[in-house]
Amino acid sequence: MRTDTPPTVRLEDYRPSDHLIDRVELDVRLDPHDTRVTARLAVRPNPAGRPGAPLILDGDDLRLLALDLDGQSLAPAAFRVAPSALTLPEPPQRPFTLTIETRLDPTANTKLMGLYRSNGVYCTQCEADGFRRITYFLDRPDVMSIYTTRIEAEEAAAPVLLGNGNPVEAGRIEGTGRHFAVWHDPHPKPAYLFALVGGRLDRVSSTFTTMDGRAVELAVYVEPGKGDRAAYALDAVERSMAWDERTFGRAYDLDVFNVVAVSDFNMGAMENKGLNIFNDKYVLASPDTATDADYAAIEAIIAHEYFHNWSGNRVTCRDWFQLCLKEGLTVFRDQEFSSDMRSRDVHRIGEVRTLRARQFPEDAGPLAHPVRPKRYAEINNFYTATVYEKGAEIVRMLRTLIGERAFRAGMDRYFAENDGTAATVEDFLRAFEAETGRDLSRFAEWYERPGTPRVAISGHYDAGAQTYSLELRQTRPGAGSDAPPVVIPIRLGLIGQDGPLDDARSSRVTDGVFVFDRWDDVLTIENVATAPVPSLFRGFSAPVRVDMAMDDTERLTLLRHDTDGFNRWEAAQRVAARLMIGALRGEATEVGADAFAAALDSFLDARALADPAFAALVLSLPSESDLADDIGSEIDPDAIHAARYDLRTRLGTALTDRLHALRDALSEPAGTPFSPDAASAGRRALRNAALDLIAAADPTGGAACADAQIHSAGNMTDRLAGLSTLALLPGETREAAFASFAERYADEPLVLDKWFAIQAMIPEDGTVERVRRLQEHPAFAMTNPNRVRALVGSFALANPTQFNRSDGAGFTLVADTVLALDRANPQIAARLMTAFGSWRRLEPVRRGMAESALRRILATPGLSRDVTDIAGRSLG
Ligand code: 0A1
Ligand code: ZN
Repeated sequence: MRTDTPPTVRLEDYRPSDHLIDRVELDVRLDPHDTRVTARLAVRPNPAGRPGAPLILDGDDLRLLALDLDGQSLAPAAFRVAPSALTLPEPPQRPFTLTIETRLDPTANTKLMGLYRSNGVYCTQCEADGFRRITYFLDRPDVMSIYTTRIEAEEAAAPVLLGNGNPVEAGRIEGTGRHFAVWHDPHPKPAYLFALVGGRLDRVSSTFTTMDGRAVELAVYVEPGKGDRAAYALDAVERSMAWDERTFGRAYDLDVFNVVAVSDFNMGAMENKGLNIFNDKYVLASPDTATDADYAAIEAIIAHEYFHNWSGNRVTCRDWFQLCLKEGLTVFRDQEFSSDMRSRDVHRIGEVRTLRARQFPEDAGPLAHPVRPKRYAEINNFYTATVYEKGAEIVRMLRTLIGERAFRAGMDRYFAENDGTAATVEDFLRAFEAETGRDLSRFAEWYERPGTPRVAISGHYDAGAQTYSLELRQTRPGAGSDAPPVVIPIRLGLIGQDGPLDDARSSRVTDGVFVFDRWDDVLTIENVATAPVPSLFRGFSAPVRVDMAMDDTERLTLLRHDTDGFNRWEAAQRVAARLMIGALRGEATEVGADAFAAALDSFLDARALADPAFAALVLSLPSESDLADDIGSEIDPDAIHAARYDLRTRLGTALTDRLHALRDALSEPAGTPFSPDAASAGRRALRNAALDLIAAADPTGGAACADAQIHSAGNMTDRLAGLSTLALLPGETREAAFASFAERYADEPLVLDKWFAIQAMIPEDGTVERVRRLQEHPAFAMTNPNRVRALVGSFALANPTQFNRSDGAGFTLVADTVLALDRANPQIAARLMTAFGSWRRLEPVRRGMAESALRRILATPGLSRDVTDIAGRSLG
C-alpha cells in the first residue's frame, strides 16, 4: 500500500537492461506459510547496457534470507536490500552467479499475484510483475532466461507438482513425507511466463501428434472429482493445436502441454510456457452446470492461451507498452479459430457486440488510451478492451488491406525473424512491409492515439450517368488536434431492390475493399443500373462509428437482401436503435414499431429455422448500454430502459404467434442428449430469445412459461434462460425459483456465480438492498474474484438503471466494495472501478453522485496504486 503519487513509466524512456540473466535454477520448497525459494541466477553484463551500472533486482514484498555471489556470501556493504529491491551497487563486470534465498507465505497472499494458494492448491501468477513476489529478479519481459525448477512439497498435500517445460526427474525424499519434481524449459522466456503448481488434482489426458510427427502429452488438471468436466477443454486444446498447424503452420514445441484449473484467479487464464493456468470457470463444463456461452468461452480461452505459445511466448514483448503485440494478435487468432469452429457471421457479430459494449465506451471516456499506451502508472490496469479487442481489430484491418495470402506470408516472416526474441509493434509491421513492399507507416497510426474514429457518409445516385457516389468524411474525436487521418479499409457492396448489384465497379475498389485514408473523399462507383442501397463496412471492416444518411426502409432492404451477414444484422439493430432513441426523444421515425415487427416477421418466416443462431441475434435488441453509447451525453438510464422495455413489449405482442410457433418448432424431444455444438446452441438461443419477447408482451404467461422451462430444462442454458426471463418479472414465482436454484446448486460455486449475477442485474429499486444482502450470503467471499465479479461486477457493469440510481445508492455500494476489496486484492478492486468509466456522460444529477463516489474513493488513505491510478484518471 502506498499513498504517494505512483511514478509514471514512459515508452520513450525505454532502454535495454544493463544486465542479463541467462539461466535460472529455482529450488522451491512449498509450505503453506513458510515456503523457501532458492534462486541461482547466471548473470552477466548486457553488451547493449551501460558498463559498470549497478545491478538492481526487482522485488515486491520480499524477505531475503540469504545471498551469495559465486558461492561466497556477500559482505553487508556489497548490497542493499528492501522488500522492493535488491541492489548490488558494484556488481562484477563479468558473468557471475547470484544465489538468493527468500521466504514466502503463499496462504497469506490474497493479491493472487506471485505464489499463492487457491483452495489448498499452490499456484503462481507472474504476468505482469508477479515474479518479483517470488524472488528478486530483473522482472522485465526483455530479460529472457532458461529455467530449471525443482519443486518440493509434502506428498499428501501436493501429489501433483508441475512446472514449465518438460519433466526431468521426480522422487521421494525418504522419511520426510515429502517429494520433488524437476522441470526444465529449454526455451528462453521472460519471468512473467514462469509458473508452478502443486496440489491434489485429478488429471485427464490425451496425446497429440504434431505435424512434424512428435508426440505431445496433453493433460488438464482439475479439482478432485471434477475430471468429467474437463473433457471439453481437453478437446478444445487438441482442436487448437491442429488449427494453429493448419492455419498458421505453428506446431507445439515441448513434450508435454498442461492446463491447470484453479478457483481463485484474477483474470481468465494465463499462457505460462507449457503450463497454462486457468480460472476454472474457463475449463469446467458439464451440461448441467455450463451454458452454451460458457462452452464457447472455454473453447475461445483455451485456444487463446494455447496460441500465445507462438504469439507471446516464442515471440514475446520487448516492454509492457508492446502488450497489444501479443494480446491483439492472439485475440485475432482466437477469434479466427472460433469463427472456423462455429458460424463466421454469428461469431463476428458477437465480437463486434463485445467491442462496442466495452471498447467504444472506454475509448470515449477518461480511461481512453492508445492501443499501444505511451505511459502507465500501473501496468495491470492496461489489460483492457482497447489493448485486446481494438488490438485485434488492427490485425484484422491489416489482413483486409494486404489480403489473406500476403497476411499469412507476413505472419510466417514475423515468427521466423523474431523467434526467441522480445519484439515491438514496429517489428511486427516490418514483417508485412518486407513481404508486400508496402509502406505501413500511416497504418501504424492506429496504435498511437486513443478515440474511435467517426466516418460520416452520404450517397448520391445519378440515374443518367448510372453512377453512385459516396461522400466520406472522417473525424477523430479524442485523438488530439494534431492527429492525422487514419487508414480505414471499407469493405462494401451495393444492393438493389431485388438483391446485390454485381455489375457495379470502381477502379478504387479492390476485392470489395475501398481504402479511405484522407479526411474527405468521394468514391464514385460506375455501372449502377438502379438506385442502390450501400452495404458499407461489411463484416465490420474497421473499428469506427459510422454516421450514414440512410432511411430505415433502406436498412430493411439490407436486412432482406444483403449478402453480408454482419450488415443484415446491423441493419435490424440500427432500425431498432432509431425506434428506441426516437421514442425517448419524442421524435417520430419513418419506420414505426409495427412496420419493424412486420419486417422481422417476414425475416423470421424466411430464415429463422435455416439459421437459428443468426435469427436469435436479429431478435436481440441493442442493449441499454449500446443505446447509451449511441446517445453519447446527458444519459438517463431509466429513460433508456423504459424505451427498450416498450419496444420489447410491442415486438413481443406483434410477433406472439410467430414466437410461439418457433419455440414449438425448435423444442427438443425429451431425452435428447445435450450437445454444445454451434447448431444446437443456435436453436437454444433462438428459443430463448423468443421467450424473452413473449414474456415482455405477456408477463403472466411469460412467467409461467419461464418457470416451466426452469423445471423441464435438461441443461443449464435453458434453465438459466428461464431464470433470467423470470428475474425481470417480480413476484413469488421468481423468488421461489431463486430459492430452489440456490438449493439445487449449493455445492457448485460456478453455478452459484450465475445465481448471484442474475439477481444483481434485476432492474428494480430493491436490487441495491438485495446485493448488500447477498454480500452477507455464506457462499459470497470477497477473496474470490469470480464471486465478486458475479455479484458486484454484474451490478456495476450490467445493471445500468440501478448502478446509476439518481440517489447515488448504486455508486455508494460499488465504492464501498472497492474500498473493502482494495486491501485484499487491488487488481480486482481496480477492475471494478472501471464501471465508473462513463460517468461524465450521465445527466447532471447522476453525474454529480458518481463524482462524489469517485472523490470519496480517491480521498481514502492507504489506497493501492491500482485503484489510485483508475480513480485519478477517471476524475482527471
Ligand atoms: N496474458 C493473459 C492475461 C493475464 C494478465 C494478467 C494476469 O494477472 C493477474 C493474468 C492473466 C491472457 O491474455 O490471457
Ligand atoms: Zn492473452
